[in-house]
Amino acid sequence: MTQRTLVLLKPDAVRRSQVGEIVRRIEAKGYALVALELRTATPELLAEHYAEHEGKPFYQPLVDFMLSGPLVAIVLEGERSIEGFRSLAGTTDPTGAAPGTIRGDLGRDWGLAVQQNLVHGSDSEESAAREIGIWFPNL
Ligand code: DAT
Ligand code: MG
Repeated sequence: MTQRTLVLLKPDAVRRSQVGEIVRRIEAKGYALVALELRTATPELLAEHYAEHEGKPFYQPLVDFMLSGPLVAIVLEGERSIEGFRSLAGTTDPTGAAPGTIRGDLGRDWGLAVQQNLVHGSDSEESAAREIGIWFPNL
């Protein structure tokens, strides 16, 4: 089942010069890059993107972090790429993320910077379609 998924390399990934390393892992896994762009998010874009988290205590810090610098927006394509990319990414909290994963190998302890976990990946076919529409309306 070929799927497309929306991946964001968050501002911490760009700031820490981990874009090449993360894209290398995506390509090594065999996923195709359908779109890839250095972008600066806007509050409007993020309100849509993170609509499911609105009202949670970490929502505003998350949005502020996502606005703190450029990020890389990517659409990947590949066999079961939604689950596959999330497996490459590792669990949300980098400290607990398994070694071998992006967050496990490259992520730092959350400490006070709780939302800095390098990457976002869509979590279902519905979210992938919705999020690709938000970031790449022309695809
Ligand atoms: P994921 O990015 O693994 O899909 P999510 O969708 O639950 O995780 O949350 C979106 C982002 O919000 C996540 O990457 C980091 C931040 N976040 C999630 N849970 C958090 C928490 N309990 N405290 C602080 N930030 C959190
Ligand atoms: Mg999520």
